[in-house]
Amino acid sequence: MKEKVLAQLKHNTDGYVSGEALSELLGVSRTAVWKHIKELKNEGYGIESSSKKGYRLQTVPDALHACEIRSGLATEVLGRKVLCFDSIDSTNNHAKKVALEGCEDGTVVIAEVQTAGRGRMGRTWASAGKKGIWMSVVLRPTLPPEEIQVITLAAAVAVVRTIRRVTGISAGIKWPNDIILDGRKVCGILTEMSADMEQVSFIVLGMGMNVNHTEEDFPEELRHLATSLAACSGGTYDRCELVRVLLEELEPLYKSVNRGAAEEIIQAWREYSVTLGRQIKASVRNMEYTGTAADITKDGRLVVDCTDGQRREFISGEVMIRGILGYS
Ligand code: BT5
Repeated sequence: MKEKVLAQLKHNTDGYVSGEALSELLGVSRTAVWKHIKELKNEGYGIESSSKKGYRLQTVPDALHACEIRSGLATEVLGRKVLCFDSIDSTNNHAKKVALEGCEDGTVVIAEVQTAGRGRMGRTWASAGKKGIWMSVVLRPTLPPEEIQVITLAAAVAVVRTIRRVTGISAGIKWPNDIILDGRKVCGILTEMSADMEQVSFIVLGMGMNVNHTEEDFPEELRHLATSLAACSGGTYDRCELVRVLLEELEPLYKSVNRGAAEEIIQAWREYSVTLGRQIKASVRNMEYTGTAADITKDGRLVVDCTDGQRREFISGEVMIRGILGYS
């Protein structure tokens, strides 16, 4: 109901809506309307109240609230349920917990701060407060476990499209899962799953996007590796809008995954890749291979035309990519 009150206020940002009109429109008492307005004010919304004219929305807080994210969200599955936290260890951990408790497909867990944000292979993810988007989506795709990497590819495509739609900036995908801007990492993706031999039970798709960080907001050791949308463009961005757009961009790709149309996702991934066509070096069990990154497979392997004339496939963790970034 609070979301509906907010939606009505948003429709009328240049004028007032009376308590009576809201109560009639939404079919609740004026006291109930007043209570929702009070809650919204407590969440940081600037709402002017006039005993004669009613309520008028003046400012929206820079905070990740479920009702703000959900207001105007044009998805069917993703984000029907949004769980927001001020602080949490890792949104992926909490998403796993609610998934095990049986939460619905598309449930989103999001936090202002992560105290133990995780990257892949035990690495840490710096999750500064109120600057970024640290979120996890619980997905229940109809996929065999060996095909889940396509979800990571889909997420990377959705992130690039979101950044383009909201900021106009063109980001690139560095294999396997980094989104980069000006040669630095702006977003990372961590996909985890629970499955038996045949079928995925659920996937937790974790995404960390640096949005309004200045350079000083990153730990010193990351300053030459990381960037944010604000640092690249000079503007600041509405994180709730970015979350909405990200869910809207991800949903059709998720539907493609469930339809078995992985090729559409791979095609888009190729288009945004900054890895394909580059020189790479791969180390596998004490052997070193060099070559040119030629393609990606739907299980996320990098196809490389090696200098010895052989075409080989590599999994992430085996490969260092030269000539794209100062790190790998
Ligand atoms: C990733 O790992 O890039 C996956 C990051 C996923 C983070 C999200 S946030 C929401 C959800 N909850 C979690 O706990 N995690 C997910 P990887 O490819 O292993 O990259 C990790 C490396 O990126 C680190 O070792 C640093 O070098 C660098 N890094 C750490 N924090 C960063 C940041 N905020 N921005 C850019 N680079 C960062």
